[in-house]
Amino acid sequence: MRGGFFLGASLLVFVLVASMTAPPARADSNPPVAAIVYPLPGTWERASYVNIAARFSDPDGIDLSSLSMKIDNMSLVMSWTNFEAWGHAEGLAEGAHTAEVKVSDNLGNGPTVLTWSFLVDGTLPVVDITYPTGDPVLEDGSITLAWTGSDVPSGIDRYEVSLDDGPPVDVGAVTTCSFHALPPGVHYFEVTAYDVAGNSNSAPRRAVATVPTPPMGNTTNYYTGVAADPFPAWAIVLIMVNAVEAAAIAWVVLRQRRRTPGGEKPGP
Ligand SMILES: [Ca+2]
Ligand SMILES: [Ca+2]
Repeated sequence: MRGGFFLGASLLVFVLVASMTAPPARADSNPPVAAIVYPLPGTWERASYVNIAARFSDPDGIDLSSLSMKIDNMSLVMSWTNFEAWGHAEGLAEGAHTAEVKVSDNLGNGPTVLTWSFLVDGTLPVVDITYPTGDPVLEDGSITLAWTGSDVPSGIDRYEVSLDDGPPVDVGAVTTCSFHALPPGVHYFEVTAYDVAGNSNSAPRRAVATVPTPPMGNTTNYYTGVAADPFPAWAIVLIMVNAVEAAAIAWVVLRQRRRTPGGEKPGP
């Protein structure tokens, strides 16, 4: 019995000592798994600032001392949050750039290296309104706004058009926009261009045109109010804005008529 006891105790001590001196078990021998977060390969960025980011994971843990991020072989200041590494750069020249991110796990597996290219556009797009110019009179309340635009190196992505105090409306890459049934008064049209990188012209281009006030006694049907084509969604928004303006103008006309001799004077 005593011999069996000592044998068992010796075996237990051996197991404990062995477990204390053995190297840590590896979860695997694989390097970290990596994925590009930002910017995606081949996409355009604005030159003013560029963030690059990659996501890493590994069951052995990430060795942050091995982490490096570079743009065009220049090291970036990095941060590490929620398994994502972020680096920030400013003032990159226009054109193509190469990003590189690499890291190993805590057991020395790796490094895993991600290398990809992105592009930078630091030039603002240019837009000019070609019609209207000056302040033309729109007898029937209709006008086709027209403009030209250009951009390098990424190119024009879209234009936004606004009427008077209405919200800007994305009209796509077209260079004309028709308005119908504009109410009497002065109207302002603005066009803003956006390039593929997200830059816009520094100040919206503005044009002006005037719809004359209808003769007295013909206040309800002076302008056509008819569009040649079915309204796109953005045009409906503009027309709703115009409807509000028309109601305000109708109120002003009514107020003026009430000032005529024999009419009731408006209140203060
Ligand atoms: Ca690993
Ligand atoms: Ca540009």
